[in-house]
Amino acid sequence: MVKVAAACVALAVSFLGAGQVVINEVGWGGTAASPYDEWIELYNPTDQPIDLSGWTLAWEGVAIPLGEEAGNTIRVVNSVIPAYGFLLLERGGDDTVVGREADVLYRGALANRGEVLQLIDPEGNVVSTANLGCVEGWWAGAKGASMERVAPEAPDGRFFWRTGQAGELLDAQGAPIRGTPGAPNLAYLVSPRVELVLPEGPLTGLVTWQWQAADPDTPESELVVGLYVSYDGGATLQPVAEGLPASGSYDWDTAGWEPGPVLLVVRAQDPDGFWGAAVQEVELAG
Ligand SMILES: [Ca+2]
Ligand SMILES: [Ca+2]
Repeated sequence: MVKVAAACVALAVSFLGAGQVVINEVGWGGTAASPYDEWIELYNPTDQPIDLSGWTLAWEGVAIPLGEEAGNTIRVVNSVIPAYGFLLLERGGDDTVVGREADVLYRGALANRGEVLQLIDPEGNVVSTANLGCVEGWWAGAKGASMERVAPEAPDGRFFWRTGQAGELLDAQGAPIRGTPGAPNLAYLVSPRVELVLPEGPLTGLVTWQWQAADPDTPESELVVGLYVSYDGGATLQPVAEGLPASGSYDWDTAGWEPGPVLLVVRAQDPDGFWGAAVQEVELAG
């Protein structure tokens, strides 16, 4: 268990180093056409194109070089991910997603029992993960439906992925794919955005959280906010306060909370069940 906690802390640090390419969506459940028609989406949240030559996407028993046809990579059509753009990997062939050409074709299965995906840069740094810490299965998704990260900057954990819904792109048999391969995640387009302001430095005594949430398609008055602490990189959240308005402040008494590195999470939910979160890693002083 200690080992798992350490991995989660490392994850939180890499997430806060944002401005990196992220694993943004995982079509582990295939499509309605075929459970073998899996796909994976990467997103570049920076304002510069990034050449992924030398980068690898990997999970147990599978290594997909993103810039060369080796290992589990069948074909590289495009290894540069545009600024604020996507890279789409399709398994086996390019007809997994109709109407959007794959950037990389690969072989290798994502088991329904769960995998941990890692995106590794040329220096060997793990810059993004998907499904890390999930003990059984996947954080979200289903047979025929993807797992969408709620925002590129969201950490990897139970509360930061949503199951994809039928969109505009079609599968190999012409049915709408449940997910958004190569396009912005639905979960992101309709979910609240949240900002969190905290005092500087190690936190102790009474700590004031200040937050503000806004939503692309929901009035602020309908948003409900909760404040949480996570000791495991976002895999589980412990409530501080719930049922709060879209913006406000809260004085949190840290006495009784175990010291150490934690994530402080403000989560805002709309009436449709979509939610977004702001996350900060802080040190809780004793
Ligand atoms: Ca997407
Ligand atoms: Ca909304």
